[in-house]
Amino acid sequence: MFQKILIANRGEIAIRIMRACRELGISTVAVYSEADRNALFAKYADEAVFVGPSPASQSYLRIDKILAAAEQTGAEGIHPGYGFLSENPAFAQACEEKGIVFIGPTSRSIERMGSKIAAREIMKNAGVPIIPGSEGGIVDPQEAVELVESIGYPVMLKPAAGGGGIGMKIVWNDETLGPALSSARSIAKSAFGDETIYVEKYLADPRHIEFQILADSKGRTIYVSDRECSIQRRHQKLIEESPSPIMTPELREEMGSIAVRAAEAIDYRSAGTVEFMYSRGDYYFLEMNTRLQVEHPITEMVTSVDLAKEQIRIAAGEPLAYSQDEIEIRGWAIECRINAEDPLNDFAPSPGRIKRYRSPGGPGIRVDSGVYVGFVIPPYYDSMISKVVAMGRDRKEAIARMERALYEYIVTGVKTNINFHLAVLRHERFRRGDINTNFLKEEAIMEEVKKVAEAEREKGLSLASALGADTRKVAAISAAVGAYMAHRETPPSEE
Ligand code: MV4
Repeated sequence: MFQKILIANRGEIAIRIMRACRELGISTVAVYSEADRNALFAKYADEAVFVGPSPASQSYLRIDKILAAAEQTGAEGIHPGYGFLSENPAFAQACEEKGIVFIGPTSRSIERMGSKIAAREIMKNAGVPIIPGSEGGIVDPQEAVELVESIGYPVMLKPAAGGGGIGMKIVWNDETLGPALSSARSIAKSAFGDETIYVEKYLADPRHIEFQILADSKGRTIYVSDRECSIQRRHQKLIEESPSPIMTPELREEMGSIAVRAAEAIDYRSAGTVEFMYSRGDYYFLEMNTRLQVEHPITEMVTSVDLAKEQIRIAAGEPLAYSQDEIEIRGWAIECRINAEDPLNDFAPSPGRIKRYRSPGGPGIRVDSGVYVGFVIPPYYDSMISKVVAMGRDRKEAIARMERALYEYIVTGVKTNINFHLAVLRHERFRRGDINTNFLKEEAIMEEVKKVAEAEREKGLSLASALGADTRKVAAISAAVGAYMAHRETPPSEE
């Protein structure tokens, strides 16, 4: 097992990984940028190394500086978290060459999932269902028209080097196919430096369902739990749950086994996620994420598997601690990503100093966060404040606990998307589990968010506003909760 590892990330995920290390008896090295000088994760670590100016391109994305920090501190492994360098094959390879363990898959596995066309080919050959479409890139409009004769409209044009929805185009007929293809090619060229476009049948009202997998270096792979991630806005997930409302034990075994086959097809090792699109009873491989994901806690809650710890143990060469038969799903977990953003102003980021803060607790609640009273949420990175996870014996109880947790949450100084979450949780279609990736567009949720915000203004429904009736009392509560941060450089100002 490692004695010391470096965490090449920031915020809540850096703390999540360091918590696993603390339980495993591994000492930790944080790297931090200018904007994160006072961040909680840099204080939580046993050692912290400054790596540069606030923009990620000059700090968290600098392979040379991260490796230098690892060498300087004698870290034997690097955990990349999610985002930043986590799916960069050049970084994984640089670690391999320096004899530092990259806590993730091999650079080769990351690379093989990088091109979507190559990934489709690999999965097709492995017997994993893929969305009907072209075998390779499509250049000629005539070639595209002929392909669509076999699969039918509507179709989707996708950049081979893409992911995350950038540069995708829906096409409904022959007349618009040619112009859409040439426009998609030029967008892909400027966004990814690669103009290759492929074509797929466009799926109606798909659900995004993914499977967590774990694979050790002895060639054993298991699936852990399925997650429903259909509540997204502009390809950013906002609410996830495990299991998926449509899952049955039979379907789970079927899709889970296919997820394992997908991982085995690229000799995968580490924690990973196989994404599927599910539409009208059929499901298809979409892509594989070769990292620990933001939403991994909901799988941890329903299976009791500590994914961060398992990932570190696997990287240290240890065998999986679980067989497939030992994985059991119990209860239901939902995660809401709490962001510093203004849902009433097109979700504009709302960075700034947190003046008051009290996170929810009580039965079935887990909060993963990297903030504290007085911390300034920097404008340079994503705006996530925390992840609230609610666990219940069934979906109904998990939803009720989440609503109660959001009622308890106190965050002032920045705007948050808490009212957005309440609007979704109270929506009758969400409560039925009748969701897909178009849910937020179809349901005019923003009207509901306005109503939640108005009710809050008029009636003061949250704990924050109830306590706000007596400013001194709320200040005392905030201070008591924040007392462990008494050494902070900048005390929060009073309202
Ligand atoms: C699709 C699709 C419908 N049909 N492909 C969006 C992100 C990218 N990784 C794949 N995406 C989609 N691909 C076909 N053939 C609809 C989406 C899509 C989507 C997928 C997963 C989760 C949320 C989504 C939101 C909008 C569109």
